[in-house]
Amino acid sequence: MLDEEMANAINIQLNAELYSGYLYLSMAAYFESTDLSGFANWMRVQAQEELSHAMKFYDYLVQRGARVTLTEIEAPPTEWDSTIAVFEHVYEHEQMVTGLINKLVDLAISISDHATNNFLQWYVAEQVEEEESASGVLQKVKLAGEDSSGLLMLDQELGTRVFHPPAQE
Ligand code: OFO
Repeated sequence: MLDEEMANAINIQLNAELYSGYLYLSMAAYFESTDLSGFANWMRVQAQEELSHAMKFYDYLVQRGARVTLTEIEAPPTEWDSTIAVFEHVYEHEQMVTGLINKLVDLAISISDHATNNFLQWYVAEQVEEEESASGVLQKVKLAGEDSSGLLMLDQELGTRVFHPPAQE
């Protein structure tokens, strides 16, 4: 049985992962509206990843006999000033999520919940990848700058991204 405070914190993080998915779907819609379908594809895949992160928390709560409690998901922004601004937002958002995951780990350690700490290590590693991937695209977008042919090449590259569901342990 999961500690109540731990279960509540995981439910809050489940909501945060769903919000992340909502945010990236909103960014996908923004790129669809600017005819950058490759960028939109990258965001759609990102949103799918976030849903899988949420479901991993969902399944863990069920596995540990805790109740999944779904709550209201905040509306994400719908407009950004530029492609660079979108990816600056993505990078900042992922850094913020890393902080949330670290706080969950802190809580698990403070109550000697080694099983949850072990479970959370998957997210710790995942956040390293999330930050790397967000900052990687941000750097490329900055390099392309105002050069529309550079941006279109990048659009083609991001259009090839596909979703890989996380491996089942
Ligand atoms: Fe769930 O990693 Fe991004 O937010």
